[in-house]
Amino acid sequence: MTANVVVEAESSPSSASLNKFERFKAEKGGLTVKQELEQFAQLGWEAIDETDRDHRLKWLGVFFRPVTPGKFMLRLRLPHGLLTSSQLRVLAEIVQRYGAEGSADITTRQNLQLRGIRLEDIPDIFRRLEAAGMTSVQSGMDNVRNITGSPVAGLDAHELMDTRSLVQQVQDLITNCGQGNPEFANLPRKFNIAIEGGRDNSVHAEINDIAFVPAYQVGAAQGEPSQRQLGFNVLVGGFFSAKRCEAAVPLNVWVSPEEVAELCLAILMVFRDHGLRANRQKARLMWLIDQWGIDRFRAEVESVLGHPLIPAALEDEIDWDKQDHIGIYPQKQPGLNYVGLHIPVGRLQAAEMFDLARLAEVYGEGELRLTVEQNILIPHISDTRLAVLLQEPLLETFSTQPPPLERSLVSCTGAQFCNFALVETKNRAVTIARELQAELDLPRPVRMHWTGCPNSCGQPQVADIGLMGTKVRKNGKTLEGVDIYMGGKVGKHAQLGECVIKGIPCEDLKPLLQSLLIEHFAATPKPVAETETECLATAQAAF
Ligand code: SRM
Ligand code: SF4
Repeated sequence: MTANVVVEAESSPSSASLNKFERFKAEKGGLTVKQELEQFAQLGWEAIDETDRDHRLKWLGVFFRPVTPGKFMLRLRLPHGLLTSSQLRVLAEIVQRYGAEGSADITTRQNLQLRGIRLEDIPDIFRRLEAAGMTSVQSGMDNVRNITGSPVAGLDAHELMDTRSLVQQVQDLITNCGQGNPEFANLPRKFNIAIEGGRDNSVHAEINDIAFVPAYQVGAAQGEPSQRQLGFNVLVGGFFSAKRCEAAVPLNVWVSPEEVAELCLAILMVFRDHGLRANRQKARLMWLIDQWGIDRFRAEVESVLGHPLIPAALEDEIDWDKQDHIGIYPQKQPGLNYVGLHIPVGRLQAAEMFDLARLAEVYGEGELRLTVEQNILIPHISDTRLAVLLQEPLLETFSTQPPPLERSLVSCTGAQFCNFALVETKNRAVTIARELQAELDLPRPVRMHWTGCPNSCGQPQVADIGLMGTKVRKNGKTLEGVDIYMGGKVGKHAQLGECVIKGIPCEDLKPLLQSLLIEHFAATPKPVAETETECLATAQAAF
């Protein structure tokens, strides 16, 4: 590959045409604040430069929260959603220090964010993360976000490829093994990569800037399945934003596993050096692909690589419906199981994190995995230990058999911590799901995704029913409301849902959702006596 080391901001167009983010990056690169952390810690959050505080610190995963000033959010990188019990314990210790203000959220990119963090503690926290083999570097702003993969890689007997080392390899190259890599720290905009090795498109390939989906190469090597080589077809340009949402399009490229990292870097270089930087609303990769056309984009990637790319295989191997992994499943290793725990909207308290770490050690092999549905898997539990595990008190909160609406519930952060939010999401999502479950019988889970604003972090477009926060006017008052999305399909025939109803006040939402569940998802009202008992139980089990 052509070596093309670019100093931060060097690749930018003339400063007159730059947006304000490009201008502050050109003045001082995001990663440079790494050297200033001790000084920031001494000065305190109120005294440090505002651009450093509000923006550049995000290059290190440290997010100033205007909603809770002084209490920062720390976004980690957990490639493939993998972590060990000792790593989880380190994270639990970090949030425990902040009492009621400390907690953690599993994110829609199979990752963790810690809450309540004080700036003065950051140097120490970073030392502890590094000692435990974790990093938060380049997890925000114009960087490549957490790289996702199947949560059952290496466990699933039907998987095509175990992608764990590939994902780690790509993260290490992009972040310089977690130390920070200026070469890829000044992209025109955020960038998402997913590498799928299973059959069910567990990563939502279609909503990533680059997605690798398993495919057998045909052509010269065509013949018996055993003679064909397994690699990946490549999709590019998928993204959600307030302005526009697009599913990824085929690059018409097949790569072997050994070529994945090289291709990622080549695409990133093309995006970095040619991506649009004038208007931040039009800076994601797809806007460049639109401007050039996919053929020129592909040719530019080839020219960076210095060799031609192989055309895509005719079809990929995604042939399953999407699995949610909640419950108990046998692993490909005889006698072992993975147990999928439902974590209501991904929220974890310190005590629960300690307890999860303990469960993973006592019953498994000290490993945990996160999913893009904001849940947790504990693998390697022997057949003989399953029954005892199921008696653990924590499994009353983090169930293996959650009711059908809670089971598939996903929610972004919302107004509790996010200043972009137009509505509160997580608590409302859980409350409404529980109330609806008390009133309806549902023959199967319905995937409801809440997102607090059009940025779509909660991915309402992939849901059966997606709820996007908005403001509405009712009786002369401005109220919290939602736009409703439907038709999102995941798995083998993934397709983005569309907005079907706009501007419903949250206070009027429940009866509407009830009708949608009855009309479109075969829900039936429960008999009245049963409903009253369940309503009481729901009220008592407030989130
Ligand atoms: Fe997101 C910005 C939270 C996944 C699209 N996102 C934000 C910020 C950083 C805004 C801010 O500074 O407050 C939110 C932090 C709130 C907080 O305190 O937690 C935020 N995004 C999240 C998370 C935590 C939602 C969740 O509860 O799970 C997810 C973190 C993932 C991670 O671990 O890195 C998260 N965000 C997503 C996704 C879903 C995905 O990647 O599959 C999307 C849509 C997909 C995409 O990016 O194409 C997404 N977030 C955005 C956008 C719109 C991007 C754009 O091109 O316009 C923004 C706003 C921006 O970047 O300017 C945004
Ligand atoms: Fe915040 Fe909006 Fe993203 Fe929710 S969708 S986390 S409200 S930016």
